[in-house]
Amino acid sequence: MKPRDRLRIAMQKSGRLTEPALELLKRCGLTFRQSRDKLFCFGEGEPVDLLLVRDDDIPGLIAQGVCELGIVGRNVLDEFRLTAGRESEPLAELRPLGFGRCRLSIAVPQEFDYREPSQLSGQRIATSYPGLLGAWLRERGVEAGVVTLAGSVEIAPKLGTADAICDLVQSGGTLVANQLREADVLLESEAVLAGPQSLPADERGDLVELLLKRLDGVIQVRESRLLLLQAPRAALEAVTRLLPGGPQPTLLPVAGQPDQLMLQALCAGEVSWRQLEEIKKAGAREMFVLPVEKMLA
Ligand code: PRT
Ligand code: ZN
Repeated sequence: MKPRDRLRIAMQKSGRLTEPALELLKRCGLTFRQSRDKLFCFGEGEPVDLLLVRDDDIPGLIAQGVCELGIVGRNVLDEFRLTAGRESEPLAELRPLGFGRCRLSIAVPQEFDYREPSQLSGQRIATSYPGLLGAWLRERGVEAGVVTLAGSVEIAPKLGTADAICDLVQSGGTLVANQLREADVLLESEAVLAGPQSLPADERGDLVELLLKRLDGVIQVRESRLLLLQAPRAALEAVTRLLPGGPQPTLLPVAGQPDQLMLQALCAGEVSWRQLEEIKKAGAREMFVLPVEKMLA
């Protein structure tokens, strides 16, 4: 196959990850012209194109070299890594992306008094993740029957085709609606950027590096808050001690008020009302918490 000079990223065509993935790429400065069949989107600014596919196909497309990167749930990526043949190109999780969070969990009927994995011995467990479930059971020396289903796993116990399930859980509402409860967590999942373990040694590799740098900036900014406040010099130490994440603040004089200082600090993460109230009690006033738009260290 002739090497391409444009980078391709695969992402979910339509589903939970579509909107946040597009938004993230946009924040990294990537924009796309949507083609009519909506399978392929041509990148306008940078030589980076999009493939819109079913999420389950993404790891395979990277392994085959059809695309260099993919945005996919860790659950799908890890399942592929466990079940793909040895001849398949090994894949890596390049970055966690902070959206599409869920857990892959064992769930049992309400009346099942679950305390430990050994109680699953001899039980039938329905799942769409036979690789991840099989590995988890093996690690714990539990011999259980794995019933592989493509979907609607949660109704298997009611239908009598399984005694327990192993499925994705977010709010837990689906489990409650099916008289099941979460018993054990196999995997904490979120959307990740996946790629081959060794990147192409041409311009596409350089583009991946560039994209990773922008992505790190975007993720850092998304989680940063700029905190501005005024405080008397005497309260400075107490206020600084309460700053979330312990940043080193910048201090500025306040015109006409020599005993007052303006404090500016970049906090890594959300600043809660409770934290603001504590800082105010320590002597601060005129407090502002601002989102950060762009950041280049
Ligand atoms: O068509 P395609 O194959 O691309 O889509 P899909 O239906 O396979 O995927 P989609 O859009 O449902 O999910 C894509 C990814 O989102 C998953 O691989 C996970 O990484 C992530 N994700 C996050 C979830 C959930 N949360 C989630 N709650 N995926 C599925 N669910 C389902 C779960 O299977 C169960 O049926 O929602 C139900 C549980 O939700 P709660 O809130 O009731 O607990
Ligand atoms: Zn899918």
